[in-house]
Amino acid sequence: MMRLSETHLPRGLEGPAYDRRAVRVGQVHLGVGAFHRAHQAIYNQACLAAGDLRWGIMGASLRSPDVATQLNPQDGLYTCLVREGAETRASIIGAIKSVLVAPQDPAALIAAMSAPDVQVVTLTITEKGYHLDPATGALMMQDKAIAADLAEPDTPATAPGLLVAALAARKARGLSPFTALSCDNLPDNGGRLKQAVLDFARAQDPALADWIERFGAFPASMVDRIVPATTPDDLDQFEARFGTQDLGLVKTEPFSQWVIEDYFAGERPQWELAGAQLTNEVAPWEMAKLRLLNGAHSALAYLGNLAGYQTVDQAMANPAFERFVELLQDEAQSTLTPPLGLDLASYRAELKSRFKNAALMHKTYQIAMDGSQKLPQRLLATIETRLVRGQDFACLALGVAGWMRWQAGDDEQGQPLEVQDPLAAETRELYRKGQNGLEKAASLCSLEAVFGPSLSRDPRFVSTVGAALDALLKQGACASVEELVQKEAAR
Ligand code: CS2
Repeated sequence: MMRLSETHLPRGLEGPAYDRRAVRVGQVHLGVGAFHRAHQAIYNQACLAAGDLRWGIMGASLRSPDVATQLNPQDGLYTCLVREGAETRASIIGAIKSVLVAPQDPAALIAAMSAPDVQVVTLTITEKGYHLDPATGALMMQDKAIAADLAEPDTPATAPGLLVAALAARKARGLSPFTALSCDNLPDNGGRLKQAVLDFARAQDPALADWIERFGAFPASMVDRIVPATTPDDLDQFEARFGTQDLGLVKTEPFSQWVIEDYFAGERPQWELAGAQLTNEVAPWEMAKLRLLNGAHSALAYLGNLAGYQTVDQAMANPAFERFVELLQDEAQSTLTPPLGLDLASYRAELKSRFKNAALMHKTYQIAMDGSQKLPQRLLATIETRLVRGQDFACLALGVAGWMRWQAGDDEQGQPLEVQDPLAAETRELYRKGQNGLEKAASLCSLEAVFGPSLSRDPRFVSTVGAALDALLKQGACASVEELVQKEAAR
Protein backbone atom coordinates (compact mmCIF):
# COMPACT_ATOMS: atom_id res chain seq x y z
CA MET A 1 0.00 0.00 0.00
CA MET A 2 1.41 3.41 -1.01
CA ARG A 3 2.05 5.82 1.82
CA LEU A 4 0.60 9.35 1.86
CA SER A 5 3.13 11.98 0.71
CA GLU A 6 3.44 15.07 -1.49
CA THR A 7 3.51 12.77 -4.52
CA HIS A 8 0.82 10.33 -3.41
CA LEU A 9 -2.52 11.63 -2.18
CA PRO A 10 -5.42 9.47 -0.99
CA ARG A 11 -7.96 8.60 -3.68
CA GLY A 12 -10.41 11.46 -4.25
CA LEU A 13 -8.77 13.89 -1.78
CA GLU A 14 -6.97 17.11 -2.61
CA GLY A 15 -3.78 18.31 -1.03
CA PRO A 16 -3.47 21.61 0.83
CA ALA A 17 -4.47 24.58 -1.35
CA TYR A 18 -1.19 26.48 -0.99
CA ASP A 19 2.37 26.09 -2.15
CA ARG A 20 3.95 24.06 0.62
CA ARG A 21 7.46 24.64 -0.67
CA ALA A 22 7.00 28.35 0.00
CA VAL A 23 5.75 27.82 3.56
CA ARG A 24 8.13 29.02 6.28
CA VAL A 25 8.30 27.88 9.87
CA GLY A 26 6.94 30.62 12.13
CA GLN A 27 5.76 28.40 14.94
CA VAL A 28 7.17 25.47 16.88
CA HIS A 29 4.84 23.10 18.68
CA LEU A 30 5.91 20.99 21.66
CA GLY A 31 3.88 17.80 22.06
CA VAL A 32 2.76 17.10 18.53
CA GLY A 33 0.16 14.44 19.41
CA ALA A 34 -3.22 13.78 17.85
CA PHE A 35 -4.81 16.71 19.68
CA HIS A 36 -2.46 19.28 18.19
CA ARG A 37 -2.88 17.82 14.72
CA ALA A 38 -6.69 17.95 14.93
CA HIS A 39 -6.84 21.35 16.63
CA GLN A 40 -4.16 24.06 16.41
CA ALA A 41 -2.66 22.78 13.15
CA ILE A 42 -6.07 23.15 11.50
CA TYR A 43 -6.13 26.85 12.46
CA ASN A 44 -2.66 27.31 10.97
CA GLN A 45 -3.76 25.56 7.80
CA ALA A 46 -6.50 28.21 7.44
CA CYS A 47 -3.90 30.98 7.71
CA LEU A 48 -1.70 29.29 5.12
CA ALA A 49 -4.67 28.75 2.81
CA ALA A 50 -5.49 32.46 3.16
CA GLY A 51 -2.05 33.21 1.72
CA ASP A 52 0.00 34.01 4.82
CA LEU A 53 2.81 31.50 4.32
CA ARG A 54 4.75 32.50 7.44
CA TRP A 55 2.93 30.07 9.68
CA GLY A 56 4.15 26.59 8.98
CA ILE A 57 4.75 24.53 12.12
CA MET A 58 7.81 22.61 13.23
CA GLY A 59 6.44 19.85 15.44
CA ALA A 60 8.38 18.35 18.31
CA SER A 61 7.87 15.27 20.45
CA LEU A 62 9.34 15.46 23.92
CA ARG A 63 9.42 11.72 24.47
CA SER A 64 8.71 9.12 21.83
CA PRO A 65 9.85 9.15 18.20
CA ASP A 66 6.48 7.74 17.04
CA VAL A 67 4.99 10.89 15.53
CA ALA A 68 8.23 11.67 13.70
CA THR A 69 8.23 8.22 12.13
CA GLN A 70 4.58 8.69 11.23
CA LEU A 71 4.83 12.14 9.69
CA ASN A 72 8.35 12.71 8.36
CA PRO A 73 8.19 10.01 5.66
CA GLN A 74 4.85 11.60 4.66
CA ASP A 75 6.40 15.08 4.14
CA GLY A 76 4.53 16.15 7.28
CA LEU A 77 1.16 15.46 5.62
CA TYR A 78 -1.71 13.67 7.33
CA THR A 79 -5.44 13.34 7.02
CA CYS A 80 -7.91 14.75 9.52
CA LEU A 81 -11.21 12.84 9.59
CA VAL A 82 -14.18 14.72 10.98
CA ARG A 83 -16.82 12.23 12.04
CA GLU A 84 -20.40 12.48 13.11
CA GLY A 85 -23.12 9.89 12.60
CA ALA A 86 -22.62 8.28 9.21
CA GLU A 87 -20.76 11.34 7.89
CA THR A 88 -17.00 11.54 7.53
CA ARG A 89 -15.22 14.56 6.10
CA ALA A 90 -11.57 14.06 5.22
CA SER A 91 -8.99 16.75 4.60
CA ILE A 92 -5.27 16.67 4.09
CA ILE A 93 -3.40 18.93 6.49
CA GLY A 94 -0.04 20.37 5.48
CA ALA A 95 0.62 22.89 8.24
CA ILE A 96 3.32 20.77 9.89
CA LYS A 97 6.58 20.91 7.95
CA SER A 98 8.36 18.20 9.89
CA VAL A 99 8.77 16.70 13.34
CA LEU A 100 11.79 16.71 15.63
CA VAL A 101 12.32 14.29 18.51
CA ALA A 102 13.70 16.21 21.47
CA PRO A 103 15.48 13.33 23.23
CA GLN A 104 17.27 12.39 19.99
CA ASP A 105 18.51 15.90 19.26
CA PRO A 106 17.63 18.60 21.79
CA ALA A 107 20.04 21.01 20.08
CA ALA A 108 18.06 20.84 16.83
CA LEU A 109 14.86 21.71 18.67
CA ILE A 110 16.53 24.58 20.53
CA ALA A 111 17.89 25.85 17.20
CA ALA A 112 14.43 25.64 15.65
CA MET A 113 12.90 27.65 18.49
CA SER A 114 15.61 30.28 18.31
CA ALA A 115 15.25 30.89 14.57
CA PRO A 116 14.41 34.54 13.79
CA ASP A 117 11.24 33.58 11.86
CA VAL A 118 9.76 31.77 14.86
CA GLN A 119 7.34 34.03 16.71
CA VAL A 120 5.22 31.53 18.60
CA VAL A 121 5.84 28.29 20.48
CA THR A 122 2.63 26.43 21.28
CA LEU A 123 2.45 23.54 23.72
CA THR A 124 0.30 20.49 24.47
CA ILE A 125 2.51 18.71 26.97
CA THR A 126 -0.35 17.49 29.25
CA GLU A 127 -0.88 18.44 32.88
CA LYS A 128 2.20 16.61 34.13
CA GLY A 129 4.52 18.40 31.69
CA TYR A 130 4.65 21.56 33.84
CA HIS A 131 6.37 20.07 36.90
CA LEU A 132 4.72 22.57 39.23
CA ASP A 133 4.22 21.92 42.92
CA PRO A 134 0.45 21.62 43.43
CA ALA A 135 0.69 23.29 46.85
CA THR A 136 2.85 26.33 46.03
CA GLY A 137 2.43 26.56 42.26
CA ALA A 138 6.22 26.92 41.91
CA LEU A 139 8.45 24.78 39.70
CA MET A 140 9.53 21.63 41.54
CA MET A 141 13.29 22.08 41.60
CA GLN A 142 13.71 18.69 43.27
CA ASP A 143 11.75 16.91 40.55
CA LYS A 144 14.13 14.44 38.90
CA ALA A 145 13.62 15.67 35.35
CA ILE A 146 13.85 19.36 36.29
CA ALA A 147 16.94 18.81 38.45
CA ALA A 148 18.58 16.95 35.56
CA ASP A 149 17.82 19.80 33.16
CA LEU A 150 19.17 22.40 35.58
CA ALA A 151 22.36 20.37 35.88
CA GLU A 152 22.73 20.00 32.08
CA PRO A 153 20.90 23.00 30.61
CA ASP A 154 22.31 22.44 27.10
CA THR A 155 20.59 19.09 26.70
CA PRO A 156 17.23 19.62 28.35
CA ALA A 157 14.41 17.09 28.24
CA THR A 158 11.55 18.97 29.91
CA ALA A 159 9.44 21.70 28.35
CA PRO A 160 10.59 24.38 30.82
CA GLY A 161 14.23 23.40 30.20
CA LEU A 162 13.82 23.45 26.42
CA LEU A 163 11.98 26.76 26.37
CA VAL A 164 14.56 28.44 28.59
CA ALA A 165 17.45 27.12 26.51
CA ALA A 166 15.83 28.49 23.36
CA LEU A 167 15.01 31.83 24.99
CA ALA A 168 18.63 32.11 26.18
CA ALA A 169 19.80 31.46 22.63
CA ARG A 170 17.45 34.15 21.31
CA LYS A 171 18.70 36.64 23.86
CA ALA A 172 22.29 35.85 22.92
CA ARG A 173 21.44 36.40 19.25
CA GLY A 174 19.77 39.73 19.92
CA LEU A 175 16.32 38.42 19.01
CA SER A 176 13.17 39.07 20.97
CA PRO A 177 11.48 36.22 22.86
CA PHE A 178 8.78 34.15 21.21
CA THR A 179 5.31 33.99 22.66
CA ALA A 180 4.86 30.71 24.58
CA LEU A 181 1.24 29.66 24.27
CA SER A 182 -0.01 26.79 26.41
CA CYS A 183 -2.85 24.73 24.93
CA ASP A 184 -3.27 22.34 27.85
CA ASN A 185 -6.47 21.76 29.81
CA LEU A 186 -5.44 23.66 32.91
CA PRO A 187 -6.83 26.78 34.52
CA ASP A 188 -4.54 29.75 33.92
CA ASN A 189 -2.34 27.62 31.70
CA GLY A 190 -0.46 30.72 30.54
CA GLY A 191 0.32 31.76 34.11
CA ARG A 192 1.47 28.24 34.91
CA LEU A 193 3.77 28.07 31.93
CA LYS A 194 5.20 31.49 32.79
CA GLN A 195 5.86 30.34 36.34
CA ALA A 196 7.61 27.17 35.18
CA VAL A 197 9.78 29.03 32.67
CA LEU A 198 10.67 31.93 34.95
CA ASP A 199 11.51 29.68 37.89
CA PHE A 200 13.76 27.59 35.69
CA ALA A 201 15.41 30.65 34.13
CA ARG A 202 15.93 32.35 37.48
CA ALA A 203 17.68 29.31 38.90
CA GLN A 204 20.04 29.43 35.96
CA ASP A 205 20.54 33.11 35.16
CA PRO A 206 18.52 35.86 36.89
CA ALA A 207 19.23 38.36 34.09
CA LEU A 208 17.72 35.94 31.59
CA ALA A 209 14.64 35.58 33.78
CA ASP A 210 14.26 39.36 33.97
CA TRP A 211 14.54 39.62 30.18
CA ILE A 212 11.90 36.92 29.65
CA GLU A 213 9.61 38.53 32.19
CA ARG A 214 9.97 41.93 30.55
CA PHE A 215 9.71 41.01 26.87
CA GLY A 216 8.12 37.57 26.76
CA ALA A 217 4.43 36.66 26.68
CA PHE A 218 2.55 33.67 28.04
CA PRO A 219 -1.07 34.08 27.02
CA ALA A 220 -3.71 31.77 28.47
CA SER A 221 -5.90 29.76 26.15
CA MET A 222 -8.86 27.42 26.25
CA VAL A 223 -8.80 24.64 23.69
CA ASP A 224 -11.68 22.34 22.92
CA ARG A 225 -12.05 19.50 20.48
CA ILE A 226 -12.60 15.83 21.24
CA VAL A 227 -9.79 13.86 19.63
CA PRO A 228 -9.83 10.15 20.42
CA ALA A 229 -6.59 8.26 19.86
CA THR A 230 -6.35 6.78 16.36
CA THR A 231 -6.76 2.99 16.40
CA PRO A 232 -5.42 0.27 14.06
CA ASP A 233 -9.03 -0.14 12.88
CA ASP A 234 -9.15 3.51 11.84
CA LEU A 235 -5.98 3.02 9.79
CA ASP A 236 -7.37 -0.12 8.12
CA GLN A 237 -10.67 1.54 7.25
CA PHE A 238 -8.85 4.52 5.81
CA GLU A 239 -6.68 2.30 3.62
CA ALA A 240 -9.67 0.38 2.38
CA ARG A 241 -11.55 3.52 1.47
CA PHE A 242 -8.78 5.78 0.17
CA GLY A 243 -6.24 3.29 -1.17
CA THR A 244 -3.47 4.97 0.79
CA GLN A 245 -1.66 4.33 4.02
CA ASP A 246 -1.64 7.29 6.40
CA LEU A 247 0.17 6.59 9.66
CA GLY A 248 -0.42 10.15 10.83
CA LEU A 249 -4.21 9.92 10.55
CA VAL A 250 -6.27 11.74 13.19
CA LYS A 251 -10.00 11.61 13.82
CA THR A 252 -12.16 14.17 15.54
CA GLU A 253 -15.61 15.76 15.83
CA PRO A 254 -17.04 18.75 13.90
CA PHE A 255 -16.88 21.00 16.99
CA SER A 256 -13.75 23.04 17.58
CA GLN A 257 -13.08 26.02 19.82
CA TRP A 258 -10.02 28.05 20.75
CA VAL A 259 -10.22 31.04 23.06
CA ILE A 260 -6.90 32.86 23.31
CA GLU A 261 -5.72 35.71 25.49
CA ASP A 262 -4.77 38.51 23.15
CA TYR A 263 -1.32 39.13 24.51
CA PHE A 264 1.65 38.37 22.25
CA ALA A 265 5.33 39.25 22.32
CA GLY A 266 5.54 39.57 18.54
CA GLU A 267 3.63 38.49 15.46
CA ARG A 268 1.06 35.72 15.46
CA PRO A 269 -1.03 33.82 12.92
CA GLN A 270 -4.53 35.16 12.27
CA TRP A 271 -6.15 32.10 13.84
CA GLU A 272 -9.44 34.04 13.80
CA LEU A 273 -9.63 32.98 10.16
CA ALA A 274 -10.62 29.53 11.41
CA GLY A 275 -12.84 30.85 14.20
CA ALA A 276 -10.45 31.35 17.12
CA GLN A 277 -11.67 33.92 19.66
CA LEU A 278 -9.08 36.46 20.83
CA THR A 279 -10.09 38.02 24.13
CA ASN A 280 -8.78 39.53 27.34
CA GLU A 281 -10.73 37.11 29.49
CA VAL A 282 -9.96 33.44 29.02
CA ALA A 283 -10.52 32.29 32.62
CA PRO A 284 -14.33 32.02 32.61
CA TRP A 285 -14.26 30.09 29.32
CA GLU A 286 -11.63 27.76 30.69
CA MET A 287 -13.48 27.19 33.93
CA ALA A 288 -16.78 26.42 32.21
CA LYS A 289 -15.08 23.98 29.88
CA LEU A 290 -13.03 22.24 32.56
CA ARG A 291 -15.94 21.81 34.96
CA LEU A 292 -18.75 21.00 32.51
CA LEU A 293 -16.96 19.09 29.77
CA ASN A 294 -13.84 17.66 31.35
CA GLY A 295 -15.45 17.12 34.76
CA ALA A 296 -18.24 15.09 33.20
CA HIS A 297 -15.71 13.32 30.96
CA SER A 298 -13.56 12.16 33.88
CA ALA A 299 -16.54 11.02 35.95
CA LEU A 300 -17.91 9.14 32.93
CA ALA A 301 -14.50 7.65 32.23
CA TYR A 302 -14.08 6.00 35.65
CA LEU A 303 -17.67 5.07 36.38
CA GLY A 304 -18.43 4.17 32.77
CA ASN A 305 -15.35 2.02 32.35
CA LEU A 306 -15.97 0.25 35.66
CA ALA A 307 -19.53 -0.42 34.49
CA GLY A 308 -18.12 -2.06 31.38
CA TYR A 309 -18.56 0.79 28.86
CA GLN A 310 -15.56 1.05 26.57
CA THR A 311 -16.56 4.36 25.00
CA VAL A 312 -18.19 7.60 26.12
CA ASP A 313 -21.16 7.22 23.78
CA GLN A 314 -21.86 3.72 25.12
CA ALA A 315 -22.04 5.08 28.65
CA MET A 316 -24.24 7.96 27.49
CA ALA A 317 -26.63 5.50 25.88
CA ASN A 318 -27.56 4.29 29.37
CA PRO A 319 -30.27 6.76 30.52
CA ALA A 320 -29.02 6.62 34.11
CA PHE A 321 -25.53 7.73 33.02
CA GLU A 322 -26.97 10.46 30.84
CA ARG A 323 -29.02 11.74 33.77
CA PHE A 324 -25.98 11.47 36.03
CA VAL A 325 -24.05 13.73 33.66
CA GLU A 326 -26.86 16.28 33.76
CA LEU A 327 -26.95 16.26 37.53
CA LEU A 328 -23.18 16.52 37.81
CA GLN A 329 -23.27 19.47 35.43
CA ASP A 330 -26.00 21.08 37.57
CA GLU A 331 -23.63 20.86 40.51
CA ALA A 332 -20.81 22.35 38.44
CA GLN A 333 -22.87 25.05 36.74
CA SER A 334 -23.82 26.65 40.06
CA THR A 335 -20.12 27.49 40.58
CA LEU A 336 -19.68 29.24 37.22
CA THR A 337 -19.98 32.80 36.04
CA PRO A 338 -20.20 32.39 32.30
CA PRO A 339 -18.39 34.86 30.09
CA LEU A 340 -20.34 37.13 27.76
CA GLY A 341 -21.23 35.09 24.70
CA LEU A 342 -21.51 31.74 26.46
CA ASP A 343 -25.04 30.45 27.01
CA LEU A 344 -24.63 27.57 29.45
CA ALA A 345 -27.91 25.88 28.56
CA SER A 346 -27.06 25.56 24.87
CA TYR A 347 -23.43 24.75 25.70
CA ARG A 348 -24.62 21.84 27.80
CA ALA A 349 -27.08 20.66 25.18
CA GLU A 350 -24.28 20.69 22.63
CA LEU A 351 -21.97 18.83 25.03
CA LYS A 352 -24.55 16.11 25.40
CA SER A 353 -24.74 15.50 21.67
CA ARG A 354 -20.94 15.64 21.42
CA PHE A 355 -20.66 12.94 24.10
CA LYS A 356 -23.22 10.87 22.19
CA ASN A 357 -21.28 11.00 18.93
CA ALA A 358 -20.90 7.25 18.40
CA ALA A 359 -18.74 7.69 15.32
CA LEU A 360 -15.84 8.88 17.50
CA MET A 361 -15.54 5.76 19.65
CA HIS A 362 -13.83 7.81 22.34
CA LYS A 363 -12.42 5.36 24.85
CA THR A 364 -13.23 5.83 28.52
CA TYR A 365 -9.81 4.32 29.25
CA GLN A 366 -8.07 7.12 27.35
CA ILE A 367 -9.79 9.80 29.44
CA ALA A 368 -9.07 7.88 32.66
CA MET A 369 -5.33 8.34 32.19
CA ASP A 370 -3.42 10.78 34.44
CA GLY A 371 -6.39 11.25 36.74
CA SER A 372 -4.26 12.53 39.62
CA GLN A 373 -3.33 15.50 37.42
CA LYS A 374 -6.85 16.10 36.14
CA LEU A 375 -9.07 15.71 39.19
CA PRO A 376 -8.22 19.01 40.93
CA GLN A 377 -9.43 21.35 38.18
CA ARG A 378 -12.16 19.06 36.83
CA LEU A 379 -13.98 17.92 39.99
CA LEU A 380 -12.29 19.00 43.21
CA ALA A 381 -12.31 22.77 42.70
CA THR A 382 -16.05 22.57 42.07
CA ILE A 383 -16.53 20.56 45.25
CA GLU A 384 -14.55 23.10 47.26
CA THR A 385 -16.81 25.91 46.13
CA ARG A 386 -19.94 23.94 46.91
CA LEU A 387 -18.62 22.96 50.35
CA VAL A 388 -17.92 26.59 51.21
CA ARG A 389 -21.50 27.40 50.27
CA GLY A 390 -22.89 24.49 52.24
CA GLN A 391 -24.22 22.80 49.08
CA ASP A 392 -24.21 19.04 48.51
CA PHE A 393 -22.07 17.38 45.87
CA ALA A 394 -23.34 13.82 45.51
CA CYS A 395 -22.53 13.43 41.80
CA LEU A 396 -19.10 15.01 41.99
CA ALA A 397 -18.36 12.78 44.99
CA LEU A 398 -19.34 9.67 43.06
CA GLY A 399 -17.01 10.78 40.25
CA VAL A 400 -14.14 11.16 42.72
CA ALA A 401 -15.00 7.77 44.25
CA GLY A 402 -14.86 6.31 40.73
CA TRP A 403 -11.31 7.62 40.40
CA MET A 404 -10.45 6.08 43.78
CA ARG A 405 -11.89 2.71 42.81
CA TRP A 406 -9.83 2.91 39.60
CA GLN A 407 -6.62 2.99 41.66
CA ALA A 408 -7.23 -0.64 42.71
CA GLY A 409 -5.74 -1.76 39.43
CA ASP A 410 -8.51 -4.19 38.53
CA ASP A 411 -12.02 -3.87 37.15
CA GLU A 412 -15.31 -5.02 38.58
CA GLN A 413 -14.82 -8.46 37.09
CA GLY A 414 -11.44 -8.71 38.81
CA GLN A 415 -9.54 -8.34 35.55
CA PRO A 416 -6.25 -6.44 35.84
CA LEU A 417 -6.36 -2.87 34.56
CA GLU A 418 -3.31 -0.71 34.05
CA VAL A 419 -3.48 2.62 35.85
CA GLN A 420 -1.52 5.06 33.70
CA ASP A 421 -0.74 7.91 36.01
CA PRO A 422 2.45 9.48 37.38
CA LEU A 423 1.17 8.81 40.91
CA ALA A 424 -0.08 5.26 40.22
CA ALA A 425 2.32 3.61 42.65
CA GLU A 426 1.37 5.96 45.52
CA THR A 427 -2.36 5.80 44.93
CA ARG A 428 -2.34 2.02 44.72
CA GLU A 429 -0.51 1.81 48.01
CA LEU A 430 -2.93 4.22 49.69
CA TYR A 431 -5.93 2.40 48.25
CA ARG A 432 -4.73 -0.90 49.64
CA LYS A 433 -4.22 0.49 53.13
CA GLY A 434 -7.94 0.72 53.82
CA GLN A 435 -10.15 -2.30 54.54
CA ASN A 436 -13.39 -0.83 53.22
CA GLY A 437 -14.58 2.12 51.13
CA LEU A 438 -14.54 4.61 53.99
CA GLU A 439 -11.02 3.70 55.02
CA LYS A 440 -9.71 3.57 51.48
CA ALA A 441 -11.17 6.99 50.75
CA ALA A 442 -9.73 8.45 53.95
CA SER A 443 -6.35 6.99 53.07
CA LEU A 444 -6.38 8.42 49.52
CA CYS A 445 -7.62 11.81 50.73
CA SER A 446 -4.36 12.23 52.62
CA LEU A 447 -2.68 12.74 49.24
CA GLU A 448 -2.34 16.51 49.34
CA ALA A 449 -0.77 16.62 45.90
CA VAL A 450 -4.20 15.72 44.56
CA PHE A 451 -6.67 16.96 47.16
CA GLY A 452 -4.90 20.03 48.50
CA PRO A 453 -4.68 20.93 52.16
CA SER A 454 -8.29 21.92 52.70
CA LEU A 455 -10.20 19.03 51.09
CA SER A 456 -7.71 16.55 52.51
CA ARG A 457 -8.81 17.47 55.99
CA ASP A 458 -12.44 18.32 55.39
CA PRO A 459 -14.53 15.71 57.25
CA ARG A 460 -17.61 16.37 55.08
CA PHE A 461 -15.59 15.72 51.97
CA VAL A 462 -13.80 12.64 53.25
CA SER A 463 -16.98 11.04 54.59
CA THR A 464 -19.13 11.79 51.52
CA VAL A 465 -16.55 10.41 49.12
CA GLY A 466 -15.98 7.48 51.47
CA ALA A 467 -19.69 6.60 51.49
CA ALA A 468 -19.73 6.80 47.67
CA LEU A 469 -16.70 4.53 47.42
CA ASP A 470 -18.26 2.09 49.85
CA ALA A 471 -21.40 1.92 47.70
CA LEU A 472 -19.27 1.47 44.59
CA LEU A 473 -17.42 -1.45 46.13
CA LYS A 474 -20.59 -3.09 47.37
CA GLN A 475 -22.85 -2.74 44.37
CA GLY A 476 -20.68 -1.68 41.42
CA ALA A 477 -20.65 1.46 39.29
CA CYS A 478 -23.83 0.86 37.34
CA ALA A 479 -26.04 0.34 40.40
CA SER A 480 -24.38 3.27 42.19
CA VAL A 481 -25.14 5.62 39.32
CA GLU A 482 -28.72 4.33 39.08
CA GLU A 483 -29.26 4.68 42.80
CA LEU A 484 -28.01 8.24 42.84
CA VAL A 485 -30.19 9.21 39.89
CA GLN A 486 -33.26 7.65 41.53
CA LYS A 487 -32.58 9.45 44.80
CA GLU A 488 -32.36 12.76 42.98
CA ALA A 489 -35.60 12.04 41.16
CA ALA A 490 -37.36 11.35 44.45
CA ARG A 491 -36.28 14.70 45.95
C1 CS2 B 1 -10.51 14.47 27.86
C2 CS2 B 1 -10.04 15.63 27.00
O1 CS2 B 1 -8.80 12.84 27.75
C3 CS2 B 1 -9.36 13.68 28.46
O2 CS2 B 1 -9.01 13.90 29.61
O3 CS2 B 1 -11.37 14.93 28.84
O4 CS2 B 1 -8.97 15.30 26.22
C4 CS2 B 1 -11.18 16.21 26.15
O5 CS2 B 1 -11.57 15.32 25.15
C5 CS2 B 1 -10.79 17.53 25.54
O6 CS2 B 1 -10.39 18.41 26.55
C6 CS2 B 1 -11.91 18.13 24.72
O7 CS2 B 1 -11.58 19.42 24.34
